[in-house]
Amino acid sequence: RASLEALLAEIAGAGAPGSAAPLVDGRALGGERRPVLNPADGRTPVGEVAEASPESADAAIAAARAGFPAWSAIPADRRAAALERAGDLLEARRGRFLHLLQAEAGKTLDDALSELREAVDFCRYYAAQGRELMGEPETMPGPTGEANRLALRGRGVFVAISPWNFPLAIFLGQVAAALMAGNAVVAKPAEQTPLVAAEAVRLLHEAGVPASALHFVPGDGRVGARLVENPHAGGVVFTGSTEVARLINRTLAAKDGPIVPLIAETGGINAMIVDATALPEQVADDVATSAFRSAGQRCSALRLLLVQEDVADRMIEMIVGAARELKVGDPRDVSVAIGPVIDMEAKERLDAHVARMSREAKRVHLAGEAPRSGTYVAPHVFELDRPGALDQEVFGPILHVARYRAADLDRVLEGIEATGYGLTLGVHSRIDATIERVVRRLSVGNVYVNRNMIGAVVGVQPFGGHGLSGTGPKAGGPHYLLRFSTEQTVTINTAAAGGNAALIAMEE
Ligand code: UN1
Repeated sequence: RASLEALLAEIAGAGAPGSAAPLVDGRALGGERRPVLNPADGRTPVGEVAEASPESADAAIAAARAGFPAWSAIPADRRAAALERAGDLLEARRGRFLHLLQAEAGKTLDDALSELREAVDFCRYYAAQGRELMGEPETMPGPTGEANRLALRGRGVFVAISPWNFPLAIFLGQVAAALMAGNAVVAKPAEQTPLVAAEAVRLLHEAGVPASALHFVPGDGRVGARLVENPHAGGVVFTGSTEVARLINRTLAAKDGPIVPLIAETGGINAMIVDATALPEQVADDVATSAFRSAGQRCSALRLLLVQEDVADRMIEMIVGAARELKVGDPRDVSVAIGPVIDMEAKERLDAHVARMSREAKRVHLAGEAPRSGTYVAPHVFELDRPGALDQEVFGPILHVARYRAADLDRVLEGIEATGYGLTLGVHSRIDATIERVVRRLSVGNVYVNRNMIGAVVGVQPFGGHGLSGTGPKAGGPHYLLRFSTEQTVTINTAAAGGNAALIAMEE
C-alpha cells in the first residue's frame, strides 16, 4: 500500500504537458500543430504534437541514410550498451512514462505498469540477443586452405510504424531491434499516441543512440505511406491492421530498386476452445482477463469462445459473473479494470457492432455498464448461432460465444482455420489428447493451454502470428533480429601467399 501511494505520487509529479515534433538529426522541425487529448474524456489536453510534413519524412530518410554507416560500424556490444542504458533510464523515470501511458493512451495502472515492464524487457532482450548474434562473426567449417565466416549487419534505413495500443512497448521494441541490428531508423508512432513515443526517442538519444541513427516523424497514415514509398527505405517493421500491412506490402512490391523485407504483426479473430473437462472457475477468470482487460484492445485478446454444449450454460454464467466484477471507468482510479477505448471513432465503431449484435445475436448474455460520457465501452457477451458469424476482428471488450458438440470438434477447428488468421488461441481441457489435437491442427502463432491468452512475456513467450496475422518472425524471440539484418559470407583462400596475410590477420 505504501509503495502504491509512492508510485501514484511519482506519476502525479510527472504530469507536465507532453510534446512531440519531427526530429531529424536531433533537430526539432515544425509541422501542423494539434493538441493531444486524453481519450477518457476526449477533451483534456495531454500535450501537443507538430505533425511531420511529407518533406520532413523525406528528410528523415535522407538523414538516416547518411547516419547508417557510422552507426553500423559501432561494435555490437556498444550498440547493446546504449539499449541497456535506455532500459535503465526507463525504469528510473517510470513516473513520467506511466503518466503518459495513462493520460495519452487511457491505460489502467496495471496495464501501464506491464507495458513499461515490456518496454524495458525489449531493450534488454534485444541487447542480449545482439551481443550474441552480431558480435563476432561466426566461423563456418570448410575445407583446409579456406576460411569462411558469416557476419550479420544492418540493412540500412529501417522504417518502424507502430500502433497506439502499445505506444511505448511496441514502439520501443521495433526501434530497439532495428537499431541493435545496426540499422538507422525512422520511427513513426501511431497518430493517437505521439507523446509517449517522443519521450522514448529523447530517452534513447540520451542513452547513447546518436541523433543521426534515430529519427522521428509523428503523423498519420500519409506520413507512413511517404516513408514506405521512399526508394531508400531498406526495410519496414509494422504492427497494426492486416489491411494496412497489405497496403505496405503492395507499395514495397511496386517499387523499383532493392527488394526489402516487411515484418508485420497484425490482428486476429482469436478463439478459445473450452471442453467439458475444463475447470469452470479457471475458465471464467481466464476468459474475462483475455476478452475484457485492456478494454480488449490487444491483438492477442480473445474474440470467439467455443464451448462444449454440455457445460455451456454454466460456463457462460460464470464468465458473465467474472465480467461483472470488472469496473469500467477512469483509468487513474486503481479499482478500475477497464479504461476507455482509444478515441471516439473506435467507440462509435464498437457501439455500432454492439447495436448490430444486439439485434442479430442468438442471445445477449451480458450488456455491461460503463460511464455514459467519454469513450467507454462496456463489456458485452453475445452468443452466435454459428461461430462463422464472426468474420472480422472486433477490437474492444466484446466477447462472442458459440456452442459446439464434442463430435464436431474437427469442424470447429476447420472454422477457426478458415478465418485465415493465426495469432493466438486458447485451449481449456484436462485431456492431453484433445490439447494435442487442437495444437497440431491449427497454424496459430501463440497457443495458451489452461490459462489466459494475453500478455506474452519477452524472451519467454515469443509473440506473433501467421497468415492474415502477420509475417513473423516473432517479437521478443530469438529470430527477430535476423530479419532486420543482412548476412555477409566472407570466404578467404588462406593458402594464397603474401597479399592475403593482412586480411587473414584482420579476421583474427
Ligand atoms: C498487440 O496487441 O499488438 O501478448 C500485441 C500480448 C502482448 C502483445 C500484444 N504482449 O498481449
